[in-house]
Amino acid sequence: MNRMEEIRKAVETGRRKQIAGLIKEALEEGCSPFDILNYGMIETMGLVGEKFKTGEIYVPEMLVAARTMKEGVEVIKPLLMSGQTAAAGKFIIGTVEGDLHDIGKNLVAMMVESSGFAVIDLGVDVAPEKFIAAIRENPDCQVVGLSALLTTTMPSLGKILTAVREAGLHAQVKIIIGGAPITQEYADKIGADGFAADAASAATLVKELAS
Ligand code: B1M
Repeated sequence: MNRMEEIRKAVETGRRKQIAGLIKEALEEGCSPFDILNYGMIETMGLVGEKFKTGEIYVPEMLVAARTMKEGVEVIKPLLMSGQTAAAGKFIIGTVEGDLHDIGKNLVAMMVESSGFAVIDLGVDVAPEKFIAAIRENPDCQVVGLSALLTTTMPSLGKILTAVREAGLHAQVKIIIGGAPITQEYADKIGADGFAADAASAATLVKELAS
């Protein structure tokens, strides 16, 4: 098995203690950090999701896979970030109320930060009021990102947009949304200012909307 396949296997089976060493070895052997992230880890989490869907694995296995990926991301994070200092603007991000998935949200935060933004990460399970408070506390924030991974938490996106409009803050900030079940069509339907399918596109979109 080559190193990349070993990384995939380690994520899939939640071998947390091995992941850092495997990634370091893969980097030394010349693998790109982007390939390790996209093929080695993100794609593997898709596979983990499929196995959960078909009942082959359960929540604990999904959780250890997620923890393994998180540790893996920590190893390559310095290589993915450009080291640009914050000057482009300010971005607030959070996973919506009822939703605990944060790997994708963390990657978006990392990519946006890497493109020169100061990032305020509100974490997971974030209620509309918390987004409103953060926008009020940061009048220099141009873009707010909402992440949702569950079809059951998608309605929270619309609720947050409504709360932002009702608070009279929508003229001040653009709201973008993303997450595995989200589409451009859904973004249009709820009146979001933008949608991005992945972390790199989210960083490009934030830059466009902030300028
Ligand atoms: Co959950 N889970 N999970 N889970 N989980 C999914 C999402 C699921 C699709 C699995 C499946 O059935 N195939 C399914 C949802 C089904 C649905 O809604 N239709 C599901 C379920 C059902 C559940 C529970 C309900 C299970 C249960 O308890 N019975 C439960 C819900 C808990 C809750 O949130 N209240 C649950 C729990 C968990 C864990 C805690 C065990 C764990 C999360 C750990 C963590 O995040 N810290 C977990 C995991 C790991 C997954 C899967 C396997 C992987 C998610 C992931 O991290 N992917 C997932 C299956 C899948 O997605 N295929 C699944 C890697 C990550 C990089 O991708 O998050 O999509 P993603 O982010 C991408 C893009 O979506 C985008 O950019 C990212 C990078 O490219 N993106 C944005 C994300 N946010 C964005 C924001 C943007 C722009 C782009 O702008 C602001």
